[in-house]
Amino acid sequence: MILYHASSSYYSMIARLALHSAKVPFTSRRMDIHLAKEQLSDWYLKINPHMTVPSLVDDSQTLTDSRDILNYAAKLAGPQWMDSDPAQNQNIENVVAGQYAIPIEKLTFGKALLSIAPLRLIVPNMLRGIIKKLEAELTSSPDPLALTKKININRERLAYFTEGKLADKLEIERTHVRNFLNTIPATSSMLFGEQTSSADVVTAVLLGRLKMIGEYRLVDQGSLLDQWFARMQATDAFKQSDIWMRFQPWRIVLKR
Ligand SMILES: N[C@@H](CCC(=O)N[C@@H](CS)C(=O)NCC(=O)O)C(=O)O
Repeated sequence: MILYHASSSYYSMIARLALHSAKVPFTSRRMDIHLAKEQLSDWYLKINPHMTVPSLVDDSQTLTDSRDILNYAAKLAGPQWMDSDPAQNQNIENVVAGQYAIPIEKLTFGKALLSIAPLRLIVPNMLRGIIKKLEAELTSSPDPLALTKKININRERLAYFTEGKLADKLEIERTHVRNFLNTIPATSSMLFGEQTSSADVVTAVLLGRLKMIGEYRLVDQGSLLDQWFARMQATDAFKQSDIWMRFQPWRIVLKR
């Protein structure tokens, strides 16, 4: 089983933590999504038409979304995960759905652009460059429809970061995250009992991201959720999964 993923990528972190938590062995194929932009290459387009990481490939299937990889890990974990408990399954699914409804990219880049002024020029220019490159490749692409979708996604990104007041938009996302965090019970060892679950995986990655972008104050210090996150960080699976809790730009440059 090969996991195509990027170190810094939020959804890759979900895939890594899911597979490690379920003790599923995999071969790692790290992708350079920032400088070489391997996700936009023709060879990767054949694996994942969304041109995103992560993707999980084995002999029988190709999974092109972190949520599918998470579900697959839960299936392979079977009774080892709380997802297999019919009394908890729907509650877990609600937390997973709630996490996926958070526009994490807007939160991350919105915060970065507000905090680091040069990024307000660099990021939009980078997005314009990507749009131009994809538009130029449109006629020769093996999958023009997939490429058109990708162009539109990048146009939406550009609009989000350049139109309107970013500070107001970020505040909306903070409220969104706060409301989500309020739905999470943390009364047992893991979120929904004594064993891990899909909800633990996605929430741990989200809290790691809040730490990285300096928004961990959205979690009340000393709260049950804060205590649960400390326990999560001590697990082998978390340590193996390279969950970024601080930004490490040199790893992007060095492709690590
Ligand atoms: N719904 C997808 C989203 C994946 C996604 O947006 N991945 C980002 C990295 S976290 C990516 O590949 N971005 C590169 C790009 O869009 O060109 C999933 O859950 O796997």
